[in-house]
Amino acid sequence: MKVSDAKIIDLPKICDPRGNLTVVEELKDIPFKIARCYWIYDVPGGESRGGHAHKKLKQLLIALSGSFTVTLDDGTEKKTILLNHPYQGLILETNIWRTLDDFSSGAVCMVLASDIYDPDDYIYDYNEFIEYRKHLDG
Ligand code: T46
Repeated sequence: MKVSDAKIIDLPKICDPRGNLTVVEELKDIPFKIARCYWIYDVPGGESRGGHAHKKLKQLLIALSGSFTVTLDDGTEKKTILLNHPYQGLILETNIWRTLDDFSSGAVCMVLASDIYDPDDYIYDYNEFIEYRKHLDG
């Protein structure tokens, strides 16, 4: 996957005078089965999350509340995407270095993941990531 392929997807938004509702169904709204959900919140101003890549894991990131940026890096190109709507999501494909920054006050980042937590799926060293990408990209 290349950074240029990354894009925000619009999720179903059911508008209602009682309040709106957004839904995600596996293999329909997103291209993978959901094995895990976690969320990041109470991020102090100026803090970053991420700073790694995944070999096999795919994820959908949603700003349930507030906003934050996601910087994607495929070893060749970088792109920063703002997430700030609870009816939109960003699909994070495999082998992309990602960093989450600029969390607004009260921001909540919900993540739907294609697999259970596996520390062995992470690449934490940027140089190792670059070598891994070179190997993958041939
Ligand atoms: C990602 C970004 C967006 C668990 O025990 N289970 C889990 O499912 C997760 C995600 C984390 N943890 C533990 C592992 C660490 O001791 O929670 C602690 C913090 O995790 P981490 O430093 O990986 O958090 P982030 O915000 O840097 O990264 C997370 C995800 O790990 C990662 O897959 O893409 O959010």
